[in-house]
Amino acid sequence: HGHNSKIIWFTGLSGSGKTTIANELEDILHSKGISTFILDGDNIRQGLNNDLGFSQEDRKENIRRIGEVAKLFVDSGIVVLVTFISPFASERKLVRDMVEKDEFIEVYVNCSLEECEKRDPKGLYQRAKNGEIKEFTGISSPYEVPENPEIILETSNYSIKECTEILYDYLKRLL
Ligand code: GGZ
Repeated sequence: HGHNSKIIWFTGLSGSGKTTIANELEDILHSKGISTFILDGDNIRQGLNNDLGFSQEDRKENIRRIGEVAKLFVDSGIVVLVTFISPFASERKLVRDMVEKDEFIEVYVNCSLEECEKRDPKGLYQRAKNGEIKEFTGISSPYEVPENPEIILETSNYSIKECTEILYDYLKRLL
């Protein structure tokens, strides 16, 4: 493996900032000449996983497949940024155990439910509270807080730019 191949595994509620931080981090890594690839809802849930919904069973299968894809990228020697809610500790552990110990970096993007509901950029929390979306994470489906993530980013208290810098500061000695 390339010495800097890693899975940067973001986990957190919808609207917590996973995708935004991953995109900002990607810009920084590219400016340092580090190759990356982002796995997100747009390129996975629309394609490979378009047979899966949001039941517990489907979310677990979603994360399992994403883990397998992330492993392929890591084995090709690049840094892969993965931005799914990944609400279940068991599946995060499953993916962690798929790769070498130092290849998996779990980033807990911590944002209070209240703040996510307030942001509600796509109006999904409102629709979930109205009962129009079933099994919505944080409202009617669980989110299991990571117990031992490599790093926690507090997006309610710090800007996206600050969180990205905190994350890059942590990563730079590992990449
Ligand atoms: C949670 C949902 C749901 C339900 C649709 N629960 O903020 P978004 O819109 O862009 O990101 C959310 C995304 C979550 O998909 P993941 O693949 O990351 O989830 S998991 O890891 O649990 O499999 C949200 C949208 O899809 N979305 N319905 N019921 N989020």
